Amino acid sequence: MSQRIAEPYEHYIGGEWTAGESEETFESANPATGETLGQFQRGTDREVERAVATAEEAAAEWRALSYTDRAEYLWEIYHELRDRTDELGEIVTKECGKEIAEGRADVVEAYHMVEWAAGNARHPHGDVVPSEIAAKDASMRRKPRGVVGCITPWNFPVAIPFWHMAVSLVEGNTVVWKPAEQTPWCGQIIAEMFEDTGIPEGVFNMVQGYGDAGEAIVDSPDVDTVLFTGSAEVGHEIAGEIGGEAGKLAACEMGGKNGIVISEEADMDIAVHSAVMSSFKTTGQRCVSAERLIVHEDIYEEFKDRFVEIAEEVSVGDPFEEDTFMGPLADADQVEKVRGYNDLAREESDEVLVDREELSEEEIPAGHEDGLWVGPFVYETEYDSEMRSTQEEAFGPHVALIPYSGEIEAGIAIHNDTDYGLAGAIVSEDYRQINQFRDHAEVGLAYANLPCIGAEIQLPFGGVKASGNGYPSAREVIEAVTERTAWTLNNSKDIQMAQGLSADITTNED
Ligand code: UN1
Repeated sequence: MSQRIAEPYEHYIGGEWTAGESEETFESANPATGETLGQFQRGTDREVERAVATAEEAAAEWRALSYTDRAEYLWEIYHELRDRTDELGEIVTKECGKEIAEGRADVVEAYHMVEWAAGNARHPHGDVVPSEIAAKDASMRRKPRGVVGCITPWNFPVAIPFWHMAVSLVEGNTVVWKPAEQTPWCGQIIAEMFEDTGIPEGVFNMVQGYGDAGEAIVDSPDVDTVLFTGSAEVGHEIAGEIGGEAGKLAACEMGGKNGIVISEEADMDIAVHSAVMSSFKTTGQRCVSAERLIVHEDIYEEFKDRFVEIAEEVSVGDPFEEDTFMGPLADADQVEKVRGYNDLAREESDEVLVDREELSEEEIPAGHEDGLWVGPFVYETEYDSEMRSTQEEAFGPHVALIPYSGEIEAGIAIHNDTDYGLAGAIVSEDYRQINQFRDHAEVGLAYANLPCIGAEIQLPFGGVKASGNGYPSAREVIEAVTERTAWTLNNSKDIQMAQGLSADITTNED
């Protein structure tokens, strides 16, 4: 752990480390071993209030800098993230249990986002728009919204904070960030990185803590935009609350019950490969993971045999071993939730095909007996829209095989029959089927002949229906953290109006 500051690790507010007023602390634990990684101060609404006040104070000075000057601080972070990718990747793996290549990829995704945001400081930020009136210059300009509150999840503990914060800061906002309570160590390191850049006091603030600290960010009248990535339950609450407050805005990225449609024209190698990646990578704990595989009846048996064979054998174990495919679940709540959905599927489905919920003793690596191990769970079922297990997100390695018959439209109809709409994929060699999916799948992220995970940051990341509230993150978060001004300048001494509107002023004398 960081040598710089003694435990319990503190909040970073107004350019200083502070214990805050609460005596309470919480700990971070390694989900693969149960080992304690560190003690952290638990923030309350008082720390959030201070952080928001200091962010407000810092706002004028920060927005007065040029885009490129603000971006300089982010370039520092970019280099630090690159130089320390291996070290930080290990911390990600220790704290949230992702296997080591995924731990590193989290950091790589973070510096890609920082690179995009800092590079974007030199790109055009508006449009020159022709006016109906030749003498008028019209353009669109962007302004920072002010204080941005960021609430981030544990499954991408380095990447997602930078989806939120990199663009927000370069655009001229100040931030108050609450990392997930499961991954405060990643939060600590990121805060230290910001401190090292010498960013002006109060521009970046971090408060460690639980949902009540997040709630204080949402409730604060001085937070202009709330960025949230996490569960649908919390996201909808935030969107609902903020939707009713004039002048405030929430951009919420939530979960999914993502599906892959595998048609009778699928290349079977691609189908099996994409499905295994989508369902089990990150132990099913991506919001884009697939929990429904919708397979045409003509190829169903072949697909099932091949998918089940791999699901039985896919390696679950020490996330630090390079040949591990799946690490543990992230925390005890996750274990309870996934087991609960496995139980539900046992009751509701036609047949359980793979049940590795309890790993055998010899599968559990030595020294990892206290790890949160839950292996793949695969079940098959005729489609029934009333089933909860095929409608609700388990957020784990829990997946349904659902046969469909007839045309591709029938597969797509099952695919769309969910409240959610985050990510989805089609596997087919027939371009007409692919285009049908492209045009009719109700998702924000769509793939063909690929897994439905692994989006790149230069694309908008976001869902439709219950998966998002219309402001995608990654690149497109710019819409949520800036205000646009439609700016029109008259180059003439005469005032002329568009739409044929008269500019004449008539009086009683006329
Ligand atoms: C998430 O699923 O919680 O698209 C984020 C991906 C990653 C981000 C996932 N770039 O899989």
